[in-house]
Amino acid sequence: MKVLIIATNRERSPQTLIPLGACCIASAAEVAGYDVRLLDLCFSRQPVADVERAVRKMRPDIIGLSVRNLDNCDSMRPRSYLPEIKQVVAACRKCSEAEIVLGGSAISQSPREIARYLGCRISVMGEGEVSFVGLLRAIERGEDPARVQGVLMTDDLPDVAPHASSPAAPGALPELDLGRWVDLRRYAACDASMPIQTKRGCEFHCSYCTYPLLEGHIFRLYDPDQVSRQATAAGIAGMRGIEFVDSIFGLPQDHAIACCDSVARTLPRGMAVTCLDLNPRACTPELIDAMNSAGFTTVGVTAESGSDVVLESMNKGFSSDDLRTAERNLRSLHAAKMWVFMFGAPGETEQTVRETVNFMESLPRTDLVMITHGVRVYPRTALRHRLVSEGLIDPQDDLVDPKFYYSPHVTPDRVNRMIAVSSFPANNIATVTDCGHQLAPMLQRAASALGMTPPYWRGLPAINKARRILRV
Ligand code: B12
Ligand code: SF4
Repeated sequence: MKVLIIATNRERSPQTLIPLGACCIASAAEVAGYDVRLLDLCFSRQPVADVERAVRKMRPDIIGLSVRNLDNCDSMRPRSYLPEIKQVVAACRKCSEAEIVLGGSAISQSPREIARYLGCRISVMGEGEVSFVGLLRAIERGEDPARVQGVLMTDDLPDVAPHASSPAAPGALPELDLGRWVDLRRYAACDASMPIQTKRGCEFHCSYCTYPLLEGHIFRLYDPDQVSRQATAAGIAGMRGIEFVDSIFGLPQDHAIACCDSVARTLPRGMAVTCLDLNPRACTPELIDAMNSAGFTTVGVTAESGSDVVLESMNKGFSSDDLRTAERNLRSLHAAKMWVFMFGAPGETEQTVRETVNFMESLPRTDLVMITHGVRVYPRTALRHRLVSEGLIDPQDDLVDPKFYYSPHVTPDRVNRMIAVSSFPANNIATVTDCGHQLAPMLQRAASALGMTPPYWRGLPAINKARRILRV
């Protein structure tokens, strides 16, 4: 059976991404014995024409559409990617009668609703390696696809709850060779980093978060040697950096340290190492030592708020004291640090904003801050349940059109003004909207030409300064 996987993501902001999920699915299907191709639309100038050409050439029996992003999660300038995915579906249909199977993190958020919008019959929820191969086998044998764990049929009755996919033990997954599926030189040329997972799953229960819905609540760990083999492969492929893309980085601590140690032994010198989901609770001196040995160059710390009221309402599992301890310990990490804060969560008031701003003011002047306004509400999260019970969200709302919660006790303008008059340097602050700025790609090319190592947010103070002078 011939299988065409289409990696549909074309977003290049805040950085160009290798389509890891699509590659995982292509590998799993190939190892299971299918004839698999992957069409990567990331650099395509004419995606519709490229899809038609690939479909006509391969004449696949099954087309797997990998849909990573639903929207840009930016409450200030929301943008949905679904219309462009619909064009891809139409292009497939125009030249083929192959069954289209939807999968990817966007699909997993609201499979039934998105599948209906795209006019497709079959979706796979969550991790797809086991479910997709099971589905291919079922289709081959003429069995009912609906019986495969993780598969959702669009015409199932609304009261049929989507059931989770069968998560694979990472050790049982095929070892990834991303270069088999995508043109790594092309990604290296635009300074994309090599995405590496050290584990899947997250044990925490933050009220707004969908990550455990995608990967489950149990940490499933990759062998640290396998992690370092992928890091070595990144060097061989000419990539300038690796990026840990775990839902949460740093926990369980022993395993995170073992992965850092393993990378430290094998990573070619001069390569950038980064992660953007470092959990404050993980920031112990032992982990920081290991991260220094591994050569971390940049980290994002998911602080979210400096107020205990808000941290509790989000069920973050750490307190403002933990945050202060993390901040003190992180001073010995030789990497640029970006603190991520989300304003407007339930319980946010001027007082709680003040506490977060106070924390920002205590940061070293070299640290950077990323601000998001509003909490994106997703189906099947505790936040959505709470808002439905408070009458703030219609229970029928499928949330495919992005909805953001903002505490009624404060406004984004007020928060911005409080930050603006704080002593934290304005040039060290970015917003999600800034990342999608039209000048961002140009600035990235300039930084690359100047020989800077990615990710380029390290240069944020200089970029902000230039933007203020040029008024752009
Ligand atoms: C790490 C990460 C990032 C890093 C990426 C770094 C890198 N070098 O790759 C950074 C910080 C840069 C980033 C940026 C963004 N991200 Co992000 N990111 C993640 C995160 C935490 C992990 C992604 C990952 O690589 N997972 C590992 C791979 C293996 O999993 P996967 O892609 O989901 O694939 C599996 C399944 O989905 C499925 N599958 C995938 N394809 C297919 C196809 C078929 C046919 C089938 C059957 C199954 C299937 O099987 C795969 C293997 O199990 C996820 C959350 C999460 N825990 O998943 C968010 C997530 C993917 N990001 C998200 C978003 C929105 C964004 C941004 C748009 C945010 C922004 N405005 O900046 C940008 C987009 C950037 C871009 N150019 O596209 C959303 C996407 C859903 C949505 N709400 O739209 C997620 C889910 C987080 C969330 N808010 O819920 N991200
Ligand atoms: S926000 Fe982070 S720590 Fe909380 S559940 Fe999601 S991935 Fe886990």
